[in-house]
Amino acid sequence: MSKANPVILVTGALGQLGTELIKTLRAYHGTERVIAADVRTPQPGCDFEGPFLHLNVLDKEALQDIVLGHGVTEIYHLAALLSARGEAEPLMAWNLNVDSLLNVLEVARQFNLRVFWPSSIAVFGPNAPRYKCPQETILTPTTIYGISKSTGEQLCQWYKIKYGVDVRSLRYPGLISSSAAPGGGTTDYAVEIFHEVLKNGSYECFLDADTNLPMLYMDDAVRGTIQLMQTQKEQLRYVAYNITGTSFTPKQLAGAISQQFAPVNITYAPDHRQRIADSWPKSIDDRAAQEDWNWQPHFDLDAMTAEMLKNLKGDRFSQLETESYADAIYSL
Ligand code: AKB
Repeated sequence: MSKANPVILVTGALGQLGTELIKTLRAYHGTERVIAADVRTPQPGCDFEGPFLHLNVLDKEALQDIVLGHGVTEIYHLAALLSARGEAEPLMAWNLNVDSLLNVLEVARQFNLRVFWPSSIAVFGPNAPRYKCPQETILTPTTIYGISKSTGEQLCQWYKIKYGVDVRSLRYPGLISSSAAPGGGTTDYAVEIFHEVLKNGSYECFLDADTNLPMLYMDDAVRGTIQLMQTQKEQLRYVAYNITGTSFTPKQLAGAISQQFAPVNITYAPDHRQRIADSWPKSIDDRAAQEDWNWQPHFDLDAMTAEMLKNLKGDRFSQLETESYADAIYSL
């Protein structure tokens, strides 16, 4: 299959990013050319239609069989365990985040596949600049998730240099979306708050009021991902690019929701996730992405809040009410 007519495999397809990315990839390339795969089974009411395969990405032979059997030319490898869940289950986080990436990179080397793999702002630790954290800086993550992501970046870099694998990555900040819930992350509060406020008018936040973190609205994240993958390889100076939308605190988000919807009764009960949030930069410098592939976010805090409220007040909200955040842990 030529690169112009790719056959794309998306692992962790039922996660927060996969659910949205698949819709856009199918709109670009055609439904049949984009194979969704996940270790979980789609829930009734899950609204994407098209090829779906059960896959545990830790099973390299199963991955190889799918690649060969379906003529896969690109893998978007999204299966992962996020930061907070990773601290609770560090060995599983390492296993899933690093070993599965190794499987994907090996298969990519063998069969000359292109790869997209999500990194995270979690690669940065307390020694990196807090504000406008640069593309190139010291990476001293203090979570197993961050360590797995910075190791993953180095593995991608190694496969690129040693074997010429075309592998690309974005260091996503917190992703905000209305379709599928995130799970097991430290930035999840920024999605949970919408659901809780629409349901009860109140929210108990697990981070302090003034915890500033970089965030990105899902439409921007999907557009950025596809833009990166469409860029000529010669234009790309880095394997993993900083990317961001806007930074805000729980207090500022509650303020935006109050302004656009109804007064939010927010209380703060910081838990173990506060330490993780405090280890990450408050804002990100994504000029390298702007310069190399024209990255620009479209959604600021107000625009994102308006979209979230519009989407969640509609039909989708009733479906999501039944979903548990804890069930959505296995993919970014
Ligand atoms: C998390 O909170 O763990 C993720 C991330 C920033 O990578 N959303």
